[in-house]
Amino acid sequence: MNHKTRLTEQVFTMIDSLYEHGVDEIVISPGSRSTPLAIAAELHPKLKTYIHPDERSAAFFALGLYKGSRRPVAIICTSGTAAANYTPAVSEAKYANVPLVVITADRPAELRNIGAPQTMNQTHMYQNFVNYYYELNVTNPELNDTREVEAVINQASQFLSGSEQGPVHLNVQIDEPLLPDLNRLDLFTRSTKHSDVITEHRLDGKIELSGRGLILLGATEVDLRESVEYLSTLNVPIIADSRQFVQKNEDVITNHDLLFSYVLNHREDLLESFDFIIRVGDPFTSKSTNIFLKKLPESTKQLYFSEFKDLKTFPTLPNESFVGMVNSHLKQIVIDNADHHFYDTTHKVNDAITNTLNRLVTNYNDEGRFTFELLNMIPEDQAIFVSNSMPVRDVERYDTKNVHDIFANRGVNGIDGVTSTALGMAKHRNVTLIIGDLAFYHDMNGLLISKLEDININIILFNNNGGGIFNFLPQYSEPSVFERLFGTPMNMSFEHAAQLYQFDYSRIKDVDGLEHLDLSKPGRLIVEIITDRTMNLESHQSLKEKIFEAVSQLDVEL
Ligand SMILES: Cc1ncc(C[n+]2csc(CCOP(=O)(O)OP(=O)(O)O)c2C)c(N)n1
Repeated sequence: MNHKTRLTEQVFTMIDSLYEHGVDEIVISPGSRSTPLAIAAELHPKLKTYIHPDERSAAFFALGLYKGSRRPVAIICTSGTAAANYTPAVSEAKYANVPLVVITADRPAELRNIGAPQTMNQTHMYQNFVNYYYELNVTNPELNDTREVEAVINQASQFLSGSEQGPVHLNVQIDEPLLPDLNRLDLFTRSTKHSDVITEHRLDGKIELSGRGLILLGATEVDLRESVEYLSTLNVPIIADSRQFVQKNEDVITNHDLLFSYVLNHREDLLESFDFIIRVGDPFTSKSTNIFLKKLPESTKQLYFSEFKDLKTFPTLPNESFVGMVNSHLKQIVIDNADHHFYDTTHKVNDAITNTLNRLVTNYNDEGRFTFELLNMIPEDQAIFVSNSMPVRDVERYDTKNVHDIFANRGVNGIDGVTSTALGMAKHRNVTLIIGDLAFYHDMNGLLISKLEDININIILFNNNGGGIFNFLPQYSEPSVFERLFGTPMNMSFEHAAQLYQFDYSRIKDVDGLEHLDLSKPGRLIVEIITDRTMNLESHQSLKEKIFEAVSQLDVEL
């Protein structure tokens, strides 16, 4: 077999096997060493390819494609720093359980460590961040069939769904000449060889609990609607994170950040009263909610349910964890002697928080108020992607409608790649992104793909001239170091970025300015909202105190 035939058979089979295992979108960043991989992906009749010249943004864009489609996505790049630029998104994918297939082209091993151009040690280069790694040499002269590459993709596919879902890395050594045979399209119609790998086990018997408890539903990839239908018959308050889609259910409490903050500030005695806690999925964003969970005494039994094997038990180790098949496990829960009174009063407190917030928020002009108004304006069928920092927290606190699907990169909470991820999602569904000025600056390069792929998106950009979240942290009380180290003002307006990437643009200074906005119109829009970090902190605190006052005056016994 000659070099070109071998190269073509190996690489085309690899790409076709990935397609068989559910990958139907591939984001390619241009390069030479990756030539046969890129050509194979491009020629495959069933695959959709995207070209993104910036590897860092490309990988985040792929992450967003997954978030919009829930199907595994592959990324392909050349050797060297190109591969290193994937690292932020691969680490996010690891901790968000995103099935990202990372394919890095490499030079043959004999060119390592001798100063060959664009060559570095790429073996296990994301070792802490992938669930599977394999190195293939697709031009090894001893390779005469495709059994190895097919077996590798079959193995890797175990991590593209199920309880070990997460990123996988294939480092592919390729020797020159790099051009494959572009006529071998027959390799894309091989007979299907893939076999499913099923590892889940059903739980036998009931999970018996009794007394006063709470159910906390963090974000999950699995749809929990059927579980909520069952759980809501148990007379235990159900609390959902804003990224958990069942937050739309009326039986579900969503004001948990203010609720737990109230308990910690005014009713710490309640901590002793809980018999059990049921937690599902990702940890919550809210600091108060996590402190509450951590402060519960050892006598409170904590159960944790995870669809994935890498259990995310933060903020405190549960007494028992249940892995995989979350919906069927949750249906095994039975509660003896449920505390009906506590169920009713928790709902009354939640209603009081919602009503007070709805009534008083209009007295403010901060990012919380803007977020509140925007949540009322954004069409219900639009997904909202929130950047880390204040947007994710403000949506958590100020969303009293709970009608949207909310997304964020909460694997490792970076402020990098947020725009690219949102744009990836926007390929599959309508998206409004809410983002701060630093996070927006961080991924301005990422805007390019919206132009290349004609992707519509609304971007709400809160420009508070720096990192607004730091005003909420203790270092704010150290004025000698605060502004330079944490506030980090950039003194920038983003009008020219909008112009550069061909977005419509408007600049707003107060809530009246929102009146003329139409967020339902398809297009590419950046709305820059000018806010003030100090006023933002004061307004958040003032509204919170007023809500606590209203709850204190309620005639209920918690
Ligand atoms: C890649 C990365 N770098 C730094 C941080 C630390 N960090 C967290 S929030 C933040 C400030 C974000 O500012 P901005 O995006 O303007 O949002 P705001 O805080 O004003 O809501 C920084 C620097 C991070 N999370 N990720």
